[in-house]
Amino acid sequence: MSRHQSLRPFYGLSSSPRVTVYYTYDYVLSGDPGRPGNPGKPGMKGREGVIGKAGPRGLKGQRGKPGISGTRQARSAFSVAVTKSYPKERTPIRFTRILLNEGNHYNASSGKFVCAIPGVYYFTYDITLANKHLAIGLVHNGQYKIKTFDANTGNYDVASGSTVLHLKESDQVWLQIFYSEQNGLFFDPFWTDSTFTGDGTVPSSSFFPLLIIRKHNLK
Ligand SMILES: [Ca+2]
Repeated sequence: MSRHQSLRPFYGLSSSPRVTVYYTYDYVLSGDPGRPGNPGKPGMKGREGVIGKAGPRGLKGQRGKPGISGTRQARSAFSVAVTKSYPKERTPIRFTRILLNEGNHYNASSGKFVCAIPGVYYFTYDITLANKHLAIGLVHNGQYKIKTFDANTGNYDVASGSTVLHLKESDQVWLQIFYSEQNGLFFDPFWTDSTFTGDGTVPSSSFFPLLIIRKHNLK
């Protein structure tokens, strides 16, 4: 585009004497627009924006697979008492008064505890005697495990014993008199009980103090 100056006469405002006034003005000449230039180069990469807000909560997931099956906790324990004096020798003593029979593994008809849940069991017995000596033993599958002897000296005594056994299924445990005429077990419902107790529910670690004491006594 270029700028030009031009002088052109102006008529009209003055009448006499006639004056010709020249006046200067600019004007512009316009050509056709040129072609668009080439696109410029891309600008520099901008800075990273701020972290956006959290999206909406997703849908509930699928149900998980079943877990590994757990081990069944042993529930076998009993505590029983006699109801007769002077039991027959060399045969299982029947303790027919049931204080506890968890799992129903003590058989009051046979006098035997029959293991249904393998594991470690604690056994104990407290037997009152009168008028005779007492020779009583704890039997495991027909073998004496421990024996207790108490001589009658004209009054009443209480004999006791205890042990821990590891039992397999169907193992049998009971008490019996191991000498003839030394079955002094005495029962009186008004003032004494003789009991036989077994417990397989106690964790094995609970037996360690007992085992340590017994080992110490052997020295
Ligand atoms: Ca005694």
